[in-house]
Amino acid sequence: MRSIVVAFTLFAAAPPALAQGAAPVDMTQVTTVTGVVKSIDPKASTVLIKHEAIPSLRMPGMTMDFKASPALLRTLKVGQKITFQMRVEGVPEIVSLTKAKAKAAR
Ligand SMILES: [Cu+2]
Repeated sequence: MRSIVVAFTLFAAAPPALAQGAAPVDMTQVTTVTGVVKSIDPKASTVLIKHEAIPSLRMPGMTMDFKASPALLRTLKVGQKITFQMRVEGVPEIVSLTKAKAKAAR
């Protein structure tokens, strides 16, 4: 949970100067993310993922929780490397999986 708060704090703190020469972050978009499933919490409907950097959001690689539907959570396994579509607006949420490998190096 803390990593999410930190992530959004960094977002909010990004100075306007950062936007010069670069397109502003579109908070309504869906973006593609790749990462490894670290743990799954069905009760909270979240999955902890160590994700790679997300250039479109200027987010560095980190481990953080993503919301996901129960049906989607059931398809995930700890250790899996996945590529997914993340809804950017509001709480980070996995809206669809585009690729899932059975096992990934930790
Ligand atoms: Cu992140």
